[in-house]
Amino acid sequence: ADKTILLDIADGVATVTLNRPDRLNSFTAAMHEELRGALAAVREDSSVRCLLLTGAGRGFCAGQDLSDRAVAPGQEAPDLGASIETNYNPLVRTLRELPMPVVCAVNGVAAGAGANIALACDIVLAARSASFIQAFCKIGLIPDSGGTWTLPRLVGHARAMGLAMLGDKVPAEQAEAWGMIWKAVDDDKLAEEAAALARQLATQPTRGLALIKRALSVSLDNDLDSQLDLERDLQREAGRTQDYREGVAAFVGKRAPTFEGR
Ligand code: T3D
Repeated sequence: ADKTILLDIADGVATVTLNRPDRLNSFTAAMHEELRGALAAVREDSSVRCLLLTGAGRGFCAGQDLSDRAVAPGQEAPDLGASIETNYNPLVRTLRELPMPVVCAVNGVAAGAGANIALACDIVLAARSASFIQAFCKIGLIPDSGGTWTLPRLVGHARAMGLAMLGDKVPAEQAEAWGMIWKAVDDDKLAEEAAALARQLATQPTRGLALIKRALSVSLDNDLDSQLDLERDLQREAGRTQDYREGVAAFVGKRAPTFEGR
């Protein structure tokens, strides 16, 4: 069978490409399984210091493949909770917990779970022609893949509610203006810019970046006291890395640092 996920590892960057372009890279159970395999390989490869996620063709990802979900009259409804538990939730947890920066290059429309998987990544670039659609409400579902958690944090309650209930298309530039993503870039520059950003991140203090990710992932749920305690603990850990030593040595030696990600 054709590969639904492409994995390429070079220059410290693992590039994972969703690869069902004729279905706008929507998810089947098989694609979830292949993606889990690719992400496990990424996690185990100590040469990888940044993950870049993107899609093949004109879309990024249209969420669940709905042709797997049509039910004949009288037939029992599929258990979507089981699908979420097996496929979508582990994926979002993996992206959030991966101890390295995760860059998403949204090359085209990101709808349903596809939108929220993109928004679960650490740094999101999107082609100017790309868009984000909380399509769930149009078929009677709720935003999943962390959407009800991520959206209000990124854009605030009013916009989260409007997007979730109306399913409006948010063009990349509006997503940037709303703080939903890092940056919209010209279509013909997206692949190049995302790859350059990922390669650059892969030369940075990986453990420090992973600790930044941990601190920011919980800060909106912590009070200041707890967050200060957490910063103390994570800074203690950061201060013990080789890369911190190197960073300081390079600074005082007035030379460029060489970080090894440890
Ligand atoms: O079920 C569970 O496990 C629970 C989890 C659910 C998570 C979810 O993601 S639910 C939400 C599912 N996704 C959607 O509702 C989005 C459906 N797609 C669209 O609304 C539109 O395709 C887009 C707005 C994303 C793009 O529109 P457009 O006009 O650019 O493209 P298109 O013509 O609609 O799509 C191109 C082809 O891809 C088309 O096939 P065709 O006509 O060329 O044979 C279309 O049917 C197919 N396609 C697009 N999205 C899906 C899909 N096929 C299956 N499932 C899809 N989600």
